[in-house]
Amino acid sequence: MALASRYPDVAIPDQSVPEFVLAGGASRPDAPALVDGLTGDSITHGQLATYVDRVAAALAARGLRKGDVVAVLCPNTMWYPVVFHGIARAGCVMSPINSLYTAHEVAFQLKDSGAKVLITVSPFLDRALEATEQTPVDEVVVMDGAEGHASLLDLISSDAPSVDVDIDPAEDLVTLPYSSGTTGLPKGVMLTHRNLVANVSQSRPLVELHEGDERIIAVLPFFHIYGLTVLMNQGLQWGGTVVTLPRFDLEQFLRTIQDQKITRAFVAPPIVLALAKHPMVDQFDLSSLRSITSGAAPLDEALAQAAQDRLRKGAADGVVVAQGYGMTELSPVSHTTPDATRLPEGVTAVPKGSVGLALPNTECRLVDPSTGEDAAAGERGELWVRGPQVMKGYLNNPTATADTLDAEGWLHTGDVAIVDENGCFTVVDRVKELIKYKGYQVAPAELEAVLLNNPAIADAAVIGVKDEESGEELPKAFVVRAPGAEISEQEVMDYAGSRLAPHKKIRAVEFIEQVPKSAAGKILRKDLKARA
Ligand code: 4UU
Repeated sequence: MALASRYPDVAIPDQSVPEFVLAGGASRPDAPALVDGLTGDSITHGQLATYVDRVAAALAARGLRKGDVVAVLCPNTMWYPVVFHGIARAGCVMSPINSLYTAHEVAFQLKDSGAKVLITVSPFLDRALEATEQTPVDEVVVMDGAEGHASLLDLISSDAPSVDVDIDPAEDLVTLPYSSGTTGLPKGVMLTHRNLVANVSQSRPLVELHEGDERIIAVLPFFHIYGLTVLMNQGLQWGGTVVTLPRFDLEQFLRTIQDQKITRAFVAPPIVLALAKHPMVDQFDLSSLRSITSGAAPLDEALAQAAQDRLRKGAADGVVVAQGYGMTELSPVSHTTPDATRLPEGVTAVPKGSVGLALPNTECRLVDPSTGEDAAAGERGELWVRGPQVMKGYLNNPTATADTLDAEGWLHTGDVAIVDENGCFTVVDRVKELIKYKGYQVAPAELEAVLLNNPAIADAAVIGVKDEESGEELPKAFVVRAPGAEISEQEVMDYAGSRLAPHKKIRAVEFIEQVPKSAAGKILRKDLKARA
């Protein structure tokens, strides 16, 4: 039986993402839309709209057409939204690439997505060029400029005619982030304009918005869907100010909250850990914060409470530290904790261990994976989600799509949850292969494929093992040495480490005789988990 949201449905505007999001600041053209947290430079809402129009015109003048993929490899800067919305307004699809990816990982995404243009920054140019060598990319744009490449300034100062591409929000893709989903290698997640417009619209009733007075700190990366939708697009659609930081540095983060009087922080668990425990936190005035929402990985209940108590400094009210839940395939939010004044009737509080309530227009089921039946009231089950934020499917991969998204529109998340009588969900386990390290995806199949390329390795399987001290899941490899090979634990880690981004590092190795597999050849990860 489907569990309905506790909130009434909201209308979802039939608009493209740039139309919808940029309208949020239209009545405040001179207010800052974006601020560079390091330099204090800013872009107003009015300038943003103009720059987006110019970038779209320049892309169209280069021959890019509706549906063409433009990849972006760039840390958070205040120019990232200009590029994203420019691409979207041109009717093209922005595929965001993780800034820490190796050239090999970048090349995989460029090839798989069929990207025609890559937009990057000069510090990443060598890596970008190495990656584009064997890909269909026609042009590399370097935002801050580089000899022989167009810059963002070139695009913005183009006098090409404005474009008015006819976008069908329900059908046309706006972004193509990569996710391994419940199994296998990273896949392009097809998200439409409507998916993203819906997700921002659905979140709105849960927020007590201070019109014209919301400042959002954007330290989580825009290349992840959490950063793209919740930090960037939601913040801009509110008509707020999005303050960007290129990477997480605790002191910069705290100073920016203080100096920019940040009202909302959307973070991942390691940042909550720092807020609860690090001595430096006491040196800053963080009293402007209204809410800190953590997502992307489980947040310990006591840790959330400790961070909140510390930031409130003993006062009865003040900032709320709480959780949301999301998944790339859900654009990404399905559940979050509302502001106190936006709780459904009869609900007085959301427990700190809970990921909150289902958004409007979102139905859930908790299903016993062994029977396919709904779990009994109060019992755990795999979380299934249906709503307008559910992806269109995986790019060029109908099999993976059918395995995740059923014929009735339910997205099978691979997460196990329980729900209480108020409709508050708590994620209690994960039944998919995916490992999360500091909130980033680590796909075991990808690590296994890299290891199998080493002639000294006959077979390999990777699982996540929980580190009690940090609470993190650490990727651990079980390795079968090739006959006569003497590869060491360290050599296994170094081999994978040189080919993959740092968050995908193998942090433990165990040599075994044989990888346990089912008759069909599937790795029996449960057996390995039991052994670890
Ligand atoms: C336990 O991580 C994300 C999206 C996170 C997000 C976005 C907006 C959280 C809150 C929010 O408001 O996407 P992916 O695709 O990288 O990873 C998805 C997986 C989930 O399937 C689940 O296993 O990340 C895990 N996850 C969580 N697990 C995400 N949030 C939580 C959570 N508790 N709060």
